[in-house]
Amino acid sequence: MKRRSWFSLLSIFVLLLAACGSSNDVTIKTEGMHFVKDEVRVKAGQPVTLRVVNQDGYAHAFDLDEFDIHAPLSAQATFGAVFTPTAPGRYRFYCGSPGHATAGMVGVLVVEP
Ligand SMILES: [Cu+2]
Repeated sequence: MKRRSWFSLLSIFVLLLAACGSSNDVTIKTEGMHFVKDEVRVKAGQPVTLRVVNQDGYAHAFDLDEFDIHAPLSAQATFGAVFTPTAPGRYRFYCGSPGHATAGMVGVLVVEP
């Protein structure tokens, strides 16, 4: 009985988290020479919590020029940042490791009004 109430409490908590976790929580993973998610949508005027996970056994980088984000990502490393986009638009992100962007390691952050 006690165990059951703990579980329902937990599921309520998870549901609440899901409801509160806005679309501005973004996780982008690398997989070989591309980003698993190459189009990411967020809302303007709200803080974006960004996580970039390098799943590969070699270095990548995450670069988003308009927001001055330039993060080297060593093998298996994770990078996190919080920023607030104010202007709606399409912003290109890419991997700054030499040759990776050319090989297709690019994506776009879509900031919706
Ligand atoms: Cu890369």
